[in-house]
Amino acid sequence: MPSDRKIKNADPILIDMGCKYKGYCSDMTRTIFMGCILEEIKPVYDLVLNCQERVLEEMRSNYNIKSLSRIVDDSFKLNNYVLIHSLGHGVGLDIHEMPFVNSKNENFLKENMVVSNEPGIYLPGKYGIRIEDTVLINKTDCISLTNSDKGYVVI
Ligand SMILES: [Mn+2]
Repeated sequence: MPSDRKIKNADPILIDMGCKYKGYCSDMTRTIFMGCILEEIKPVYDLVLNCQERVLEEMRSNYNIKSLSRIVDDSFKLNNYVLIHSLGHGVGLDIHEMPFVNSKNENFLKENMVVSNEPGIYLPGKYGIRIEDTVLINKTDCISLTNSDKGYVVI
């Protein structure tokens, strides 16, 4: 949650932003670091990024939405984390619209849908790591419309 807390050295900073073009929304999140990255945070960041990229590899038309979410669910559970926030949502005239990408959605992705891919790990009272791209679904693959770097960014 946004707050007035002053940013300190080694803080992860989660930036969730987007813009509108001719009425259509975009959505992206990057988590960057102030000064340095604590060693304990690196595996968490790496896990989120790895899941995000695996989902990107799978996203295509006729892919079962709940199976997509399960990829992340299973991977997080193996590492003793939980996917609290849903994996993604449709992006269009509204910033959050159908299809909602979560483990309960029985529907399938369809060509030309635009959805977010945003796995995140949130540790209450500590920090959150989320990486989010806006993705266009094609027949056999997908195109990430967000081209910003996803490696470690330290400012
Ligand atoms: Mn989003």
